[in-house]
Amino acid sequence: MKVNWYPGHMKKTKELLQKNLKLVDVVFEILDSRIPISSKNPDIDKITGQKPRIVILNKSDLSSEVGNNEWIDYFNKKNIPVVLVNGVTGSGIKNLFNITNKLMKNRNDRLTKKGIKNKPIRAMIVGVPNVGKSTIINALTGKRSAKTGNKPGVTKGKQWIKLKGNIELLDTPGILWPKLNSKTVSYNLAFTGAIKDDIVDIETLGLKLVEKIIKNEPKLLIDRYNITIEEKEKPLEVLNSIAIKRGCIIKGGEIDYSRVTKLIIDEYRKGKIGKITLELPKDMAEV
Ligand SMILES: Nc1nc2c(ncn2[C@@H]2O[C@H](COP(=O)(O)OP(=O)(O)OP(=O)(O)O)[C@@H](O)[C@H]2O)c(=O)[nH]1
Ligand SMILES: [Mg+2]
Repeated sequence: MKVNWYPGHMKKTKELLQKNLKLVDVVFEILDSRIPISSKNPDIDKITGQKPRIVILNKSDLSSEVGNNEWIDYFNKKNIPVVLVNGVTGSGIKNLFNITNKLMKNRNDRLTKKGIKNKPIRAMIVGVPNVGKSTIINALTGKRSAKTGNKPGVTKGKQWIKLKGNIELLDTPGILWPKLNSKTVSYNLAFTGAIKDDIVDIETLGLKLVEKIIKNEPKLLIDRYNITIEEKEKPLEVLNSIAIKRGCIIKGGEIDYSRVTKLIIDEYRKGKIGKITLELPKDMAEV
């Protein structure tokens, strides 16, 4: 993992989060819309308890429309407030403000009855590494106030950032661990670049990704790499076809597996193969 989640570290992280939770009225839980199961902290329900929570399905520009709709349906059916967001462009942020205000209406009415008016709604962001916490803080504040990038936990010190509509955001997001002992979760996090590639060798990772895409969205591979995929064709054969099309060949005519798998993984992460959701609600039981 990019963050090493040893038990002591997890305990400390959890305690800090529980302390911060006492200060807020609502929690924004960020998930990666391509892998909403694998990017979820397994203990979040217990940790946040009764605190109102809004699920943000981020990176929705990289996930499929069908997948996005299925997930929205899933959360709607569970009565969990949910919103699709693209943190980079800020799309969906307005919707998040609306949902927050709607969710806080009872709280505001209660305060008004007590004669307390315009008490800011306090919010905080939580999520596993790389899910887009800093990007969303920037999108919410409309300025470059939180550092984004590849170093986890860069921000220090507590501060409230004033947002639109009488909402205040804790500037430090809560970084949570993913489900650490699941192979499926590790692969999904690695495919999306949330953890280092070297959980397995790059060739295996690339092959697994190809296998996954063949299963769900073969047409996208066919179109992107201008290949054919026969029925029951093995992922390795598909990988070979892609390598040949892209000239990933070593002297002597052998396939350069390291190069072709890197290429596919990189193109997947950038959304170049297409918008691909790797987990649907029906996969819930497997993870
Ligand atoms: N395409 C796309 N990329 C996004 C989106 N949101 C964030 N990213 C990218 O995802 C990467 C991680 O984003 P961060 O905001 O740094 O993630 P974080 O959760 O703060 O990560 P840590 O601080 O490491 O825990 C960056 O390269 C972002 O540009 C999105 O909605 N769409
Ligand atoms: Mg960050």
